[in-house]
Amino acid sequence: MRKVRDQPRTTRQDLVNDLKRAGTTVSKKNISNTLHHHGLKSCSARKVPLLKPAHVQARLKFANDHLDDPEEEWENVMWSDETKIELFGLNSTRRVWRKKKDEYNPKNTIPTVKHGGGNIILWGCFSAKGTGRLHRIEGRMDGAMYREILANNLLPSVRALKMGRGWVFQHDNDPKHTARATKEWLRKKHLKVLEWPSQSPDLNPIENLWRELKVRIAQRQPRNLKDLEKMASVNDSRLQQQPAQKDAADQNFDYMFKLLIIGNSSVGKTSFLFRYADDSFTSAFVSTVGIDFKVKTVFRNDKRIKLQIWDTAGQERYRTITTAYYRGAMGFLLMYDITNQDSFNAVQDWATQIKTYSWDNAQVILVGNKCELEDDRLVPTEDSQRLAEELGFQFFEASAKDNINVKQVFERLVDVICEKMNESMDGDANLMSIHRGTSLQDSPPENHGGCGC
Ligand SMILES: Nc1nc2c(ncn2[C@@H]2O[C@H](COP(=O)(O)OP(=O)(O)OP(=O)(O)O)[C@@H](O)[C@H]2O)c(=O)[nH]1
Ligand SMILES: [Mg+2]
Repeated sequence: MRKVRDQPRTTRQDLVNDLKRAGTTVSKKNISNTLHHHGLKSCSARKVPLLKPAHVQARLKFANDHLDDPEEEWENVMWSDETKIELFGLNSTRRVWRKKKDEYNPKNTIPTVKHGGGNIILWGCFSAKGTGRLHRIEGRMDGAMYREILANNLLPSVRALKMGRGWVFQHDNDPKHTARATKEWLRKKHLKVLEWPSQSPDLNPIENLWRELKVRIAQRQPRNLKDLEKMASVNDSRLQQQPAQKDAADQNFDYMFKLLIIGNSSVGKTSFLFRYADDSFTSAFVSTVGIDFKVKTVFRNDKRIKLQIWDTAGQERYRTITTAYYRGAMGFLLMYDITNQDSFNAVQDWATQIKTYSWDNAQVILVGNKCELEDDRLVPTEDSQRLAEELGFQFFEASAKDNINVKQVFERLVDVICEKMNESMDGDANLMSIHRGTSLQDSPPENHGGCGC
């Protein structure tokens, strides 16, 4: 224990060898268990910027100056930065779920090429209102090129995001950013610039967005730089479709319903939600990682109902995460793809998941998505109707692509939940207060255990 405390970088093998020399034979597993027992876990060393005392002072001053800034002030900031995305480099997702025998399946390998196979450099910006433009920097960027990027991308982004008059520009202290000519340019344009401590990428929230973009790209395994650039812009547009959810903060509603969309990967859950919440559709497939939600407020039966709609990842590997979100859900859209028999065969299993992890009275609608692809149909409508009846679910065929039955599915789900609530209202006077005024958070709401709606 002493050795590990003094030298945290000691490996388990070092400890095995030390103890062997001292005449004790222990396995690495034993060492791990003992260290765990004392609260020590093997973790990757956190990367931190290398700071000189002057940097530390500047960061402390920045933190003190902004300690009491209200949230609205941060919403006025347009954050920006440049980033490098490697084709097969360090940015890639390096862990894969595979069987032992599949180690050399190209899906599970990382091609090793000298210098990471090339990279692209991007400039981007975003604010609390959404993402701005993404620009690929070709060649070496100098001050003049930087000013051109700002003129062509920053200002249009500010206009598109309707930043208002009080917006503030953030960029770091890269010499191109702080060059006299650039400062002059910013002054002439009357841009207010957030003063920024050097060596502080960890303070810039755009880093989180870059990471999200890089993870999504790595999951799609670009084969060359052209692919990489295309994926960056596709992902960027998907990110743009997720602007800060102003609806989420709206507390003016009568009821709030938590809904979940579940079903196999690629059946179109995310597309369905985007069609409903933003009336948008993209044919690119960006498989959902974990879980995400959108908020939409609807008027039904003279009531303002806020829908918190959770879009789950269909991939098996996320199952433990996603089922944790079933608790407290009042309605489910169980989706399959009418051109994919497997996704239909899985409906029964999904129904069992609902039964296992959610309230008994959660309402479910079975949705056969991609119904515009009649020529590719593999699941006959009658089969789905029969299964829905057996399971006691309502059934719709729909298309996120052609916007068929999307709104209707959500409205039907809301209506059946309302009907169920009305039925059980006499029996459970608490029901209304449970769902009235529940606040929305980024994390899943607490389990409303005991509610018998
Ligand atoms: N033709 C057609 N394609 C669709 C429709 N809905 C979705 N897609 C496409 O199907 C693919 C998968 O869509 P997603 O919405 O990402 O699938 P998902 O169910 O969210 O998948 P996971 O996130 O992996 O669980 C994408 O390429 C979509 O463009 C539809 O109604 N018709
Ligand atoms: Mg998805």
